Amino acid sequence: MTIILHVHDWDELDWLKNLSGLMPDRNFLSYSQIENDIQADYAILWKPPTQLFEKIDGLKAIFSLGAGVDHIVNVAGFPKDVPLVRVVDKDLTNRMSEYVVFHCLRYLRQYSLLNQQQTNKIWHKGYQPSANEVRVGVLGLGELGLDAAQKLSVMGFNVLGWSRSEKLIDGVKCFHGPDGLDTMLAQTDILVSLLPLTPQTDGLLDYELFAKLPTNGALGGPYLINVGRGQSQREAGILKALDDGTLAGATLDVFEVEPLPTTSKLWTHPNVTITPHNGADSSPRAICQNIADQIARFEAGLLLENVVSIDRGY
Ligand code: NDP
Ligand code: OXD
Repeated sequence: MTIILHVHDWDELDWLKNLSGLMPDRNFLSYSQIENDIQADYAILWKPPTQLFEKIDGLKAIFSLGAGVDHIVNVAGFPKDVPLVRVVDKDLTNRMSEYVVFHCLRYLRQYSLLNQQQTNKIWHKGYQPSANEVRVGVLGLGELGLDAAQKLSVMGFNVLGWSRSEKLIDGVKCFHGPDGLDTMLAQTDILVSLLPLTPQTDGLLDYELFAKLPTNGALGGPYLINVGRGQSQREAGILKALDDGTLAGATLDVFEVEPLPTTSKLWTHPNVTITPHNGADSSPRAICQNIADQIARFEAGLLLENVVSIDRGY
């Protein structure tokens, strides 16, 4: 029973230790050790290299080490008939909502202005809007977007949300489809993206979209928080919008190219906050346990959980 592991950017050995501790009877092989074509039952992957699927035959299931699967479905030769399982984990969801709520609160409470005032020893109380004067529009109302939207609503924000299919969520004004997007944008002060990367979301967050956000809201201008995928944004469009006031600020966790090149103007822009794609780092222990449980279920004849719809692409 062979399981192929490939982990890019994280410590593969750490994942290997966790997985083999939970499934000691399996033969784990790191993709880097494979020279010739090989038969394997499962593959556990984070950002696999382009030739990976050419070398492996017989896969019964593929496990993504993340919630997003664009890093797998876009690899040449990805076998569309093999079930692809993604991460859905309460700890990851909580961490993502912390990120979103924290940065929305930072904008609400005018944190960077107060910081500047402190640096210049200025004691000044400006107008402080209440949370319900601030409209937060969440793009994507899936596992992560839904939780973040609900927690923002508990904090008192005026929350809106956008998805592909129609939804009814307590405390969240819901919009869907291409027409719903413009209606939501026209009433959004903080735009949060928790969209997966698909052909439809590729490059969506660009200047033309930011120009649809109102500039007369309670925060004095609209803000962008992107914690979904970097290829959903166009960084040239973000910089242009920041420079001409179409956007008042941006918090970005994900980028078109990661790590963000040191030459990017985003690094030094005064109205940009950058985090290194750690919006919601997953706990390896929890994810490995979930994979071990899923393999046990699958081999007992039960259905795999959190299987990606290949047609939708997420
Ligand atoms: P889900 O698949 O549960 O949710 C995706 C949401 O996006 C759904 O509400 C879906 O609509 C909506 N959506 C997808 N395509 C469109 C579209 N074309 N138009 C409108 N809405 C659309 O994903 P998760 O919530 O679990 O994760 C979201 C993304 O977050 C991941 O794909 C990943 O890229 C990113 N992520 C980032 C992390 C980080 O650390 N920065 C960590 C983890 C994830 P519908 O409900 O109608 O299907
Ligand atoms: C994920 C991520 O998809 O961390 O889980 O980006």
